Amino acid sequence: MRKQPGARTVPECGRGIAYIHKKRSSGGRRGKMSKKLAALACSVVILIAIGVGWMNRTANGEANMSSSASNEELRLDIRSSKPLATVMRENVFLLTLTDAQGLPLEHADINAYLVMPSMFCGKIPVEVTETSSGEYRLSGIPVMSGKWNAEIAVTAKSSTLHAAHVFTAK
Ligand SMILES: [Cu+2]
Repeated sequence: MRKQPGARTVPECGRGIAYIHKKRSSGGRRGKMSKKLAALACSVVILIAIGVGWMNRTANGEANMSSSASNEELRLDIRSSKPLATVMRENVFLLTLTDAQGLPLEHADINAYLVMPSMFCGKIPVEVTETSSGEYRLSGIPVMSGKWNAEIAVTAKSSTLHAAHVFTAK
């Protein structure tokens, strides 16, 4: 099989899988099987990601720049700072948090990380800073190209809201 330049991301992903399986351990036969399957799935998804990446170069309209979530107490808007995130670089997402009446909520407890929904590549920690009243800045590094979720849990007014913001890295 011909190697694409983007294929250098494979070992990164493999290490992530090995780490996860070491932590879960005592998997026995099943552990070995799922490790192989995960590695296979990873390779397949990487190849697809490379292919889709090339197509997206000309037509990248499908990536959602923004998403939102709400419950009875909280309203959350999430925006990507650019249409395509850059692999192995810090990428920024901007959050606006208000209560149900639209008033900004300060000092919320926000936990976030980046995951690849179709792979076992681990959870990438995200740095959260409050930039102004009810405005928060998330920054994290996607380690390979493909589809990612920024998974975000916001707690304020004794209510917790979960959101997943989909983005593409290349
Ligand atoms: Cu991956």
